[in-house]
Amino acid sequence: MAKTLTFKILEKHLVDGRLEKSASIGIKIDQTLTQDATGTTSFLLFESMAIERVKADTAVSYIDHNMSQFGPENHNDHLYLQSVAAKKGVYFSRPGNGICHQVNLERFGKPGATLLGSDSHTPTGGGIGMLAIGAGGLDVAVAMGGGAFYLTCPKVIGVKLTGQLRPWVASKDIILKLLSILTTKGNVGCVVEYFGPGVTTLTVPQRATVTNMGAELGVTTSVFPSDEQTKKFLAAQKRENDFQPLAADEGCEYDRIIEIDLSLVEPMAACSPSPDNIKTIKSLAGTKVNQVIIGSCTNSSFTDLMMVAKVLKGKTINPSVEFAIAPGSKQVMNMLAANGALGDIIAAGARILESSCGPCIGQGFSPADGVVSVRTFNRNFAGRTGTKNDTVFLTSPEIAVLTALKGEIVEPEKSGIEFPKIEMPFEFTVDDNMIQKPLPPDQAKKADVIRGSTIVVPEAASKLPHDLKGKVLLKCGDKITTDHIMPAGAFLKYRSNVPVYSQYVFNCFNEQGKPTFAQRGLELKKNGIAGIVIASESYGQGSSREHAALCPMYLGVKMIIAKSIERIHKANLINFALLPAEFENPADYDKINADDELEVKNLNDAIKSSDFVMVKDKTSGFEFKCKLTLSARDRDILLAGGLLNFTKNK
Ligand code: MIC
Ligand code: SF4
Repeated sequence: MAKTLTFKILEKHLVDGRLEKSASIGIKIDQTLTQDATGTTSFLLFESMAIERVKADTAVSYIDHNMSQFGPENHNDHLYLQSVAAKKGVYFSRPGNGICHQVNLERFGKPGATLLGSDSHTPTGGGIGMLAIGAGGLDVAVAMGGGAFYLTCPKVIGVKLTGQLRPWVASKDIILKLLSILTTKGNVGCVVEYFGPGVTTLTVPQRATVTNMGAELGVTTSVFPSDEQTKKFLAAQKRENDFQPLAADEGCEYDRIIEIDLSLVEPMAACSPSPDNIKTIKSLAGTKVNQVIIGSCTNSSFTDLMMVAKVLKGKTINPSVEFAIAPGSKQVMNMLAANGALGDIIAAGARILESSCGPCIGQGFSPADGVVSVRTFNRNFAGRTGTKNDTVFLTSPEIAVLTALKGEIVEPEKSGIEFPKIEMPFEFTVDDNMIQKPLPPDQAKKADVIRGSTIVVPEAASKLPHDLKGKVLLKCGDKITTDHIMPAGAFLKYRSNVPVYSQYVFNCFNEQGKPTFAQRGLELKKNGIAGIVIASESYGQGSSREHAALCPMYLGVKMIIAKSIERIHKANLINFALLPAEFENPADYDKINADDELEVKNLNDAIKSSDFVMVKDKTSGFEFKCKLTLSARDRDILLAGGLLNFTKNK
């Protein structure tokens, strides 16, 4: 039978279950990726599994998120991660070497391999033909230890690309177009697979922009075939041996097909507060802009920045705009420096940021009140910049650089600037001097792990009570992202210290002068009452950060009841023994209020064997049914009191 590329890769890695749609399957993971903001928890949990050395073929630990280093916390994390990587058989990409997804694509990505990363943009690797999936740090820790990764056997959405992009239209516009069709909601359990003649016109860095921002669709991952373009990229990275051709079988069946004619795609922007709030540049033309930033794992490749340099050469950034660039990796930065392009960018007035996530995760560059910031990133969730009520347009670097020159959104053909076509180089400058190799096993045994005082081992998860008595700590609406639940930005430095970081759970909903979510949660916990969160559609969108489960757990939250819950977050909840439940009748959401007392009897029996659980609102007397959409393994994990206990028991 003709197969999709997704199923071909899954088949090669299947270790548990059957490849039948919606079934729970376990796959072997070839490579893992962690970054510093999720990595400390991941490695602390890995250490608690008492496994001497990682078993995945390649495991890489990156420092790229927490780089601002106000206070000792970040550097403590870096030293811990460096020393634990050396000891446990993990490659370590030192701070300054670049953003994990960019570096992974350049130096480690392999067509046909599986990659599990503790970052939601791990699917960037799909640009090189990998099956690359984002997950919580605990799932990645298990994969580092050689354990399978469990997922729902996906539906495959085929995206047929025809035609060719016109000048000034970028691969970013392809994913923005797809976001306008599929939105950020309702795509859980799907993989997006690209095929068709248009695919061959896109280079690997262009494909990687598409698969990277595919994360915003809420899909499991996105994948491109591996072809001559892939071979060219790998050869230019001096890794031709990693190449293998891969494509879907002729005549394979997709669950849904979407066709995009690249020659009809227009420049677009995703407008605040969601990556699927798509508008055409035409309709936004003339909007005044005061800040432009080019960077992030979506759009900071060598070709992106060469285009920027060519446009800027000999010109000056508009006086009303502050403009910054963050090249995605040391390789990119180095090549721009060596060929003079960096000089052209600096001369035009750009502020040069280090190769890291930086403003994308709220590390500086918060925009002023009431201004528009144009960024080439992938997320514009409210407040993510560090400014309340921020207005962020996510665009291609092409639109961003023209905007920086004009001080307002401009239609490219009306800019009077000629489009500089940039070819991908035949050779990238390869120097892995900032990737530290793990110690050989005999030396690793004797090596010490450095643990600064701000690195605190997270509290272990505990079993759910048989009869759950709880109170609604918060009732929130649609599309609650992990940034709402567990803010990053200024609080990112507390990632390795759950008791401190937990104080900021749902910080955006805290009101001045009133007890915070954290205070109320801890008070209930002291009295043996569980905290419950009520939410609407797509709860837990966005990041893979398991702190969005771990910190609420620390505050005594035991159950989330929502209309729907996103994949990675749901898995994180289960991993830390918080029950994810969904309203059987979505209208019941309206009948539950903040502060209501809820009760679930015989909870463990329901988890063991039922697809439903009855919840009684003791305050109003209303009883309602919630769905438990759980695999047999999810049930076992919940009953064991979380994934760590489940794994240890095994
Ligand atoms: C993000 O883009 O939101 C992050 C920061 O990279 C997160 C990871 C994290 O919260 O540490 C992600 O995408 O998973
Ligand atoms: Fe870093 Fe932003 Fe990419 Fe997340 S989306 S990995 S914060 S650059």
